Amino acid sequence: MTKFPKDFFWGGATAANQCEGGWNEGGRGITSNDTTTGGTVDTPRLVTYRMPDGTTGAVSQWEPLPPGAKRAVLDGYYYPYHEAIDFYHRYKEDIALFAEMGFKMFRMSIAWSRIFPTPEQSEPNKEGLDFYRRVFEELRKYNIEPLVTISHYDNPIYIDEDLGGWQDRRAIEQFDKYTEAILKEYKGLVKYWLTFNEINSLLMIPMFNPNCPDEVVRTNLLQLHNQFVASARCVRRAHEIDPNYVVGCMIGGGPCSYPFTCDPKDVLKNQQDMQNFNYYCSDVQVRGEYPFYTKRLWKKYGFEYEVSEEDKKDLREGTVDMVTYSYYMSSCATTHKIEDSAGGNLSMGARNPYLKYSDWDWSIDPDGLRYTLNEYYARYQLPLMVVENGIGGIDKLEDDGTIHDPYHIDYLREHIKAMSDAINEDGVNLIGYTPWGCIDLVSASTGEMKKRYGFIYVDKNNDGSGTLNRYRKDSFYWYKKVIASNGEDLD
Ligand code: BGP
Repeated sequence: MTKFPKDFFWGGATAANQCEGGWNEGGRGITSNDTTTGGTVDTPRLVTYRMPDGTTGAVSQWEPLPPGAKRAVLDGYYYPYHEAIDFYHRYKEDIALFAEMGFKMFRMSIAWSRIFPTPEQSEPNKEGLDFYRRVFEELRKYNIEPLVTISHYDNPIYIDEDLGGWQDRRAIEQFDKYTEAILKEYKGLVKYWLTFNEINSLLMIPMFNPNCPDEVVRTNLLQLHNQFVASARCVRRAHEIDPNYVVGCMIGGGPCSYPFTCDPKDVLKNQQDMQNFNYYCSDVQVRGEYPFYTKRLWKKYGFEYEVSEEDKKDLREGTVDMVTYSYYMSSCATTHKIEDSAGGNLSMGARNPYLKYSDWDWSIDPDGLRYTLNEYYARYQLPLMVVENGIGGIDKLEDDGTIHDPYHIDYLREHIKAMSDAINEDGVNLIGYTPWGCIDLVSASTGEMKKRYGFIYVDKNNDGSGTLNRYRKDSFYWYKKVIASNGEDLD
């Protein structure tokens, strides 16, 4: 028997870049994502660029641009985020569908480039502010609580191009300006905020790619430091503007990791992986200072940095009110030679023989969710939210407009049971659950539409064709029942 607290936030999650579209409307500025093409599980997404001499080209999104190249939107390429699923024009229809399912919470992000399209301006773009105001008001109409991610993999291009990325401290000032504007503008309309989506993703690169040069990791550690400071300043500012604001960190919880064998070397490696890739960020954001193992991590990559007294103060004064994370799958860490590896959300490791894997080769591990909930709660004793969870798969729109997606239901059912056990058996304070891609949207890793997470089917294909019409999947009716019974009816 599953059971959830009375005011549990059932809902769903999206991000602006993956669903909004309207990329050149409403005074929005260009983002780095606008120059990223579609891909597949086997072919990487590309970033297109122009050289100073006018020649153009494209590189894999995992590679650096050639020196002197500037990201550019070029003819002859398909950019899936430009239109995405057109939430920008269809938000009313989509929110009505969320309300029909009984959502209590909707996680979405604000596109920074709609609010400050260029770095020079001191005043926010009114059209951008008004757009999100309309969205929040629409949610409120149905008593749906917005949960707003301030930065979800969506830098304005000037952060990446003009400043060269988050390693430049001027990014913090730009972020200050942006967060000040939205925290003031939406006072009374929004209560729950998240600063950086999956902030630890910057540390995942060495996990994906063991040959990644240390220099790249060093840059990422610096970027992260600046994001920690920016996040802390945002949390402090939020509390000053409205003491009712609740601000969380958001950690990519994918690296819920197990030792592959009981070889103590595997156990140690696993512990270090969890610290390096996962807790490093939440420890700073929750406790307001760098954890003790920072020394080991920095040494490993030859990173040296003197944290200023001012930054230390900011970190201390901007600790988060809650811990939120994404959870899709688990992975295995080992020091042994891997015969069979498996990828996943921001991770890579040995294939776990006890688990099944999705079509995109992500493990399916509801017990891992209970494990991470216990880990986080034991460590921080702060309210938790699982703000992304789900399985991406292939759905077929039948002639009669139905979509049969039992695999979504099976996956979510088992994860909901795991959450119920964590709450009732273990005593974890979990307050919300917003499964990822509650409406089909563009996949972040592959740029595909084909990888579908939603309760709502969007008629759009990988090549951009399709009517964009929305259809209710079987999982839509199932989740509606789950919410209506407050998580007790999972049949
Ligand atoms: C997380 C991101 C999301 C989302 C999700 C699923 O890492 O926060 O933006 O996309 O993963 O990943 P994908 O879209 O690659 O299937």
